[in-house]
Amino acid sequence: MKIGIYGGTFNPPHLGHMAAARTAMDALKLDKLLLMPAAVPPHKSLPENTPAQEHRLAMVEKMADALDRPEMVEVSTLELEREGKSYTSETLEELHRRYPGAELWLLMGTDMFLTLHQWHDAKTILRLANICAFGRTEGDGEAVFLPQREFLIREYQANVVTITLPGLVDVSSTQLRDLLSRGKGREYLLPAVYGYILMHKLYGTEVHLKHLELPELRACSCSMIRHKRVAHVMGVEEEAVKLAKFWGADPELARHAGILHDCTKYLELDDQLKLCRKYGIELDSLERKAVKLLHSKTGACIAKYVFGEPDEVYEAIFWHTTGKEDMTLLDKILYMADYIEPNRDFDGVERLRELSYTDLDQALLLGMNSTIQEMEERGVPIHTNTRKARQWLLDQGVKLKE
Ligand code: DGI
Ligand code: FE
Ligand code: FE
Repeated sequence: MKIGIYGGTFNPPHLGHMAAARTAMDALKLDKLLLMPAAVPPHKSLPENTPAQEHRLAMVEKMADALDRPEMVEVSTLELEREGKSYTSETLEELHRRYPGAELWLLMGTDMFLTLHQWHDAKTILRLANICAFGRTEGDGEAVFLPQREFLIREYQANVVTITLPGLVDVSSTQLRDLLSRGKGREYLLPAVYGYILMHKLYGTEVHLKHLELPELRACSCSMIRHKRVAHVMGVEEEAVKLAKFWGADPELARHAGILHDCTKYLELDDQLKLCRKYGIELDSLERKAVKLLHSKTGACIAKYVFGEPDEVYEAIFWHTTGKEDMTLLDKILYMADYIEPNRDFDGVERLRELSYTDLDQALLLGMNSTIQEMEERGVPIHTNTRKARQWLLDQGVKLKE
């Protein structure tokens, strides 16, 4: 088994780290990649506005999630948990104990590579691991790598691979922290990491969450959900805007509702219940145990109380999972956008798409019928609001034409 170890302070993790991790996984054909945030690195003390360890860990977890290879990429807290200074040689010894017989590959950038022989117990490091160094720019290619590679091979019999990553994002964490403190730097970050930084006001960022521009609002939403849901959320935004323009609702309200509608989707039941208590949301007995019914309510609260969204957006998000009696046009639009956004791909989605742009109420009725039927088949209890919403449409004479 080939294991890559990518350590660093990740302060913060950025697109350069992402590209390096991806390239190394493919070039070395790794079976596993461990992203390992360092506690206090032996060779430098952390700069002043470094966020707490838990924040760096959370950001690295977002990076791992965005690498989108869950069976392969893991975040290792080995060095964060160890007392005192973290030496790479000790980390490698521990990894050999945990993964006997594994082939270890230590991944690092140019700066690290060029000083490798000065690290604590370099001899052990180079005995226990192979080295993969990547250049940050075209500039630090062979001319920079060659002498060091030859030196390490000669002195330590090291096994060294060097890769220059063409067209790589050329930014250092130091530059990035400086950019962030001046309200810039978004283009160097994963949206989920950028959103996390904004929401926790790290690195001197000071945005008002209640008055965000769209890229910042999207980033915050991304930071709260798993990477695999991002495409869905973007799709709902797009579809909701389209439907709003078509049916004469406010496209910007629809957009905001789309961006935030699933922002609490990944909270556990306990955290959902806590938010409901905090914002005074009353729950019935089914809601208290069906976690899937809670994200619409808690998502609405976050939209309103954290991001300052108006009541129309709050309501649309609040009812997007079950629907209700007396839905507004915006409520209907978000409900259907969630159902038919471009990434949805299930039997019957085409019919729903067509109806959504010819007769919105019929689309709604068909959507609710399908939801009810599917839940009956799966033996899931149907919420009264789902039933009431459907009955309300029927009472208004909405009928599905054959
Ligand atoms: O959040 P999404 O997956 O994009 O979509 P959604 O907000 O419509 O949530 C769908 C989930 O909600 C699905 O797993 C079924 C569940 N759900 C929807 N209506 C009901 C329901 N669960 C119960 N128990 N009762 C309902 O009436
Ligand atoms: Fe949802
Ligand atoms: Fe959704």
